[in-house]
Amino acid sequence: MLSERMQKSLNDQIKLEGDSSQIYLSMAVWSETKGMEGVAKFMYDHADEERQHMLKIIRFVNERGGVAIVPDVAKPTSNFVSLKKMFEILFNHEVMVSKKINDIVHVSLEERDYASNNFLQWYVSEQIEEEALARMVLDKINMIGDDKGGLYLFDNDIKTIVAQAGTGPQ
Ligand code: OFO
Repeated sequence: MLSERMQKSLNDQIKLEGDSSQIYLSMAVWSETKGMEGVAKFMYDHADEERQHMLKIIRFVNERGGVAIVPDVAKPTSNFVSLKKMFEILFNHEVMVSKKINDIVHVSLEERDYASNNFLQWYVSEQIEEEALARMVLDKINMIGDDKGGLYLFDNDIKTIVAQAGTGPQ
């Protein structure tokens, strides 16, 4: 059985995963309308992943005798200025999400809720992957700079980057 505090923390995380999905969906639209199909695919896939992260917590809360709250759909920003800025936003967002996950892990320990703690370990590992992936993509974008040819190849390669990283809910 979930404590009130644990339930609230998990519901907050449900909202954050839902917001993440919306942000990446908006990034997908921005990329697609700028002709970057590879980046758009990366973002569409990422948006789907975040929705899966949200659903996983929803199911867990309900299974543990709590009630999951389906969050409002927030309208994210739609102007990302540049590819580099967009991936910086993505990276910073993932760092913030990792921090939130750590906070909930901390709550689970204080509540002596070892089932939730065990469940949350998947998110701890996932965040390591997501941060590493975002950092790697940002490094590549910094290397490319203003080189149009490099950007073309990057847009093509990012599909394989995602496949190799093997991210996604198990
Ligand atoms: Fe849900 O992993 Fe990114 O935010």
